[in-house]
Amino acid sequence: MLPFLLWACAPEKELPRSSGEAKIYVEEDGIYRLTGSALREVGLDLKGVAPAMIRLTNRGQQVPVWIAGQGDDPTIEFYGMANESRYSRTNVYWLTLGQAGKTMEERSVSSAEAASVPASFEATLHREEDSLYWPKAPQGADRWYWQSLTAPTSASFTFALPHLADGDGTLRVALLGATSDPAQPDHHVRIHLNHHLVAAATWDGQETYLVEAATSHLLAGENVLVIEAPGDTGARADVVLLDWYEVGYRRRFVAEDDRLQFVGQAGAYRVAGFSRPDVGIFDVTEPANAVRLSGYAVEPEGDAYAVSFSDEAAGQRRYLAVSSMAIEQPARLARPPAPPTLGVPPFIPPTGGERGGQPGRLHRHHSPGLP
Ligand SMILES: [Ca+2]
Ligand SMILES: [Ca+2]
Repeated sequence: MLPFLLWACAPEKELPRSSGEAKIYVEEDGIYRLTGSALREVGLDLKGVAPAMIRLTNRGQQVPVWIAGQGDDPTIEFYGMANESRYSRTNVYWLTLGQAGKTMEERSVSSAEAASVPASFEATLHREEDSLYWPKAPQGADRWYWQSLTAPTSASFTFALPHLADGDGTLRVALLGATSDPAQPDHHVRIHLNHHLVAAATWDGQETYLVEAATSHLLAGENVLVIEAPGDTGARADVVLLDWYEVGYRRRFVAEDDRLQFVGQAGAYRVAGFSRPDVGIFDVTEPANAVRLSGYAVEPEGDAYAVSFSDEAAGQRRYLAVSSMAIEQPARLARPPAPPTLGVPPFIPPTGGERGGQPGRLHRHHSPGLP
């Protein structure tokens, strides 16, 4: 019973400390802000910690942090990324107070002349759901598919293209033939977008097929994609699986929900549509090494705000602009379990006699001490 007695004697709640660790659970890509009060909840006190002594790591690599907020209530900001695994989006970051960390770099830009900024950029909408597992998928192909189409049939999908600049774009539909028959070819699909036939494809056997077609029928509101399998190939069975579809389109530089991410050559840009003027702009070309931009202009535009900047860095960049409305909060913060106390002999379960019940009860006695 020694471990239980030790736990019972521990103070109910420790005061937050200016050294120690917390686990930060991230499930979306974006700029994260950790407030002093959220950290106090997990036993850490940011007050009095030198900014250089705040370390954030992810999978063993240091992640740069930006210390913001005033004197008594500092906050930590960083660019966090979701896990890319199919099974969990949760990515765990470790925050350590009292160990040398990496400060986010800041790069100075200037405000941009309105005449020099582009009107739109190349954006991609990718839609994919992993609903059915197909172990017979050929080597290198995805084994998870969205929907099965057994001809004759059709399936309909709707999507929106926020801030579409014009109706021109590219539609891509990734399919897999699931059946094989002596008929040649086995599969026939027709792709319709907003009631226009944009592509038709035939292929044979249990092979993947990527339909790619230019279209001028994209709509600013709701778009309807119909995948039709007419069942006219003569095959005894024509089953096709949908993997994903993608729409490449021109998008105006307008934030959606106070956030816009875009890729383009380093240069001059203007992004409108923020509900608040406190917009931060980040270069997230290297996601593990986000850089904060400074020196750009923020101006009111109607009842919203626009930012403009001219960046003299080189090459293709990925920019992320967010107002405080679009700053992410971690899915969860947790304090890692305390390491075993030094000097206490390890607990040795009693041998013989009552096996089973005793260790379980001891385990439950430990758990109240953990979050
Ligand atoms: Ca898939
Ligand atoms: Ca065939």
